[in-house]
Amino acid sequence: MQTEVTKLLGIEYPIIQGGMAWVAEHHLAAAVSEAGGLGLIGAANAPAEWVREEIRKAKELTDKPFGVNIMLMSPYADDVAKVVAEEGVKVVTTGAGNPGKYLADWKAAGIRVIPVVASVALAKMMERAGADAVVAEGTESGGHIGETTTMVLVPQVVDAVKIPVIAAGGIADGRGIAAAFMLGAKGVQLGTRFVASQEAVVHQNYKDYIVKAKDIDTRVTGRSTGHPVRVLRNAVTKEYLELEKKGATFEELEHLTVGGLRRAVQEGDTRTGSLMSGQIAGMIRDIPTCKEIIGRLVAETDKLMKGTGIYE
Ligand code: TUI
Repeated sequence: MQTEVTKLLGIEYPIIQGGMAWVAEHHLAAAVSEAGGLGLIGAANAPAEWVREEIRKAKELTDKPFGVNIMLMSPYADDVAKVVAEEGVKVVTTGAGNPGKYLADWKAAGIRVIPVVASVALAKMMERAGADAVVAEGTESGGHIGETTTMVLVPQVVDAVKIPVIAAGGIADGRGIAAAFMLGAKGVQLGTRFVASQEAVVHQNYKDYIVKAKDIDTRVTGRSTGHPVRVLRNAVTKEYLELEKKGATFEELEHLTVGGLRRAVQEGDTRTGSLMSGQIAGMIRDIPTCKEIIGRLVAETDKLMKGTGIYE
């Protein structure tokens, strides 16, 4: 399954794990990298020293390449940007903003830089700024999202840039990966599929909630505040969306979501927690190891791609 992405990153399969806040810590990142994909540590809103420790712990668990995802709205983004260079991280992905001001320093440190984008405009800007690839992330994804679907976004980004495009949003099996290849992607990024894995240090209630979810069970909160976030529906999304419909202010809404992701991941609070998840949760029915997940994805994809000549 060699593509431009496997060559760029020095990995076996062009499958990247999403840099999910609270979920993407060193155990998960190392497990995905050990299985031949690219694991990521999600820096999210964590202080830079936490990220440094996570990088060091991941290195104890794997000799294979792994990366760090930097959430650009984090108050610690500037500090984390320095730590990844100091610690010799091989790959950096970014989300929820424009990483332009960091790119030159990261490139000088020999880091492969892969911004996550939700539009053609940002993809083009990132290519001009020297990015090695982009992740084109559709609105099917969990967490903070853009407006455009994966089906529509990926081929337009592929047409707009020469660097490799990695598709994300709505992918959890070989059919999704083969479809992404058909749209011109050279790799895929999966988030929700890896939350429901053995190695994810996530409360069992959250994993079970993903397994139980059906096709129509995600909701997007925060459209009115300009920070749309896709989560699995529960008591708090119901209240949030009702308040939003009534024209509630940011302040009136904020208290419902503050700390919600931590409550979901660490306490397993499925009633008031923020269970970030992609729409593809409806298709996820079990909680395998990362090795099993990647093994299945590769076998399913290979079967569909045989004879297409898209990869060997
Ligand atoms: O970043 C993500 N997904 C995330 S970040 C996150 S942490 C969070 N929690 C609560 C509220 C807000 C964030 C949870 N999930 N995905 C990558 C992504 N980036 N999706 C969309 C974008 C994006 C959107 C607008 C990137 C750039 C952008 O505008 C760039 C500009 O021009 O400033």
